[in-house]
Amino acid sequence: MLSRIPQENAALKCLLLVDIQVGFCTGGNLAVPGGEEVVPVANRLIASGAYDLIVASQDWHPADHGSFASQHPGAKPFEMGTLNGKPQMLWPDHCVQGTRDAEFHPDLAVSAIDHVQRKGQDPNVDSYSAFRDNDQSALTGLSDYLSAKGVTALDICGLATDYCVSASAMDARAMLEGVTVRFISDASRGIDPAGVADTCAAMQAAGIVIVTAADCVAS
Ligand code: VGL
Ligand code: ZN
Repeated sequence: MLSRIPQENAALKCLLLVDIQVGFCTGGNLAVPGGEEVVPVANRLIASGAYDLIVASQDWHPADHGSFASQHPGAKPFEMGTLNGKPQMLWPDHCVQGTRDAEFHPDLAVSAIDHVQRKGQDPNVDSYSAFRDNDQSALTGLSDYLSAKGVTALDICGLATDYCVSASAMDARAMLEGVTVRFISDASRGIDPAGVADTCAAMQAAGIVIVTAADCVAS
């Protein structure tokens, strides 16, 4: 009879694939060095059977998004500007809704993805995190989704480490009580090496465990 009692304490492991999109890979509008190298690693993680749930975030901007340098007269991409009175890195136009740049990488095993969380639709605020916008006000709904599924462990990887991956991991740690959060370093790539070092230190300080894909497949 005991076996019929629902296993309320059972582990539920989720893999969050952050922004593994054409736009962040070689040839994309905001290419991350070696971005496409995460695809086979992500596919191995997916195929390993180590996860009960696979979620992917998708940067999904309107064509006039305020994080685009093109929307700021005289500004160039990768300059600091302002958006809604706050400092904002100005990006090349990227991941515009409905364009190829916004699609998942064509080699990513998308049929295994249980849930896609789009973000960055509000033209007036950027959203690095898959959980909430950069003002930390509007939620995407992902935290409620993962809580409703009963996720107890969340492994995060993808593009780019120093922006959307670390922001998502930090928010997961802050917003998902009691959930173990790990960052899979070799399934991720960053834009700026100094930024990667800083955000990895911040993740560790916040209690996020840094692991490799081999660790994840083995455990
Ligand atoms: C990202 C910059 C702008 C990312 C998205 O996915 O890391 N970075 N939009
Ligand atoms: Zn973006």
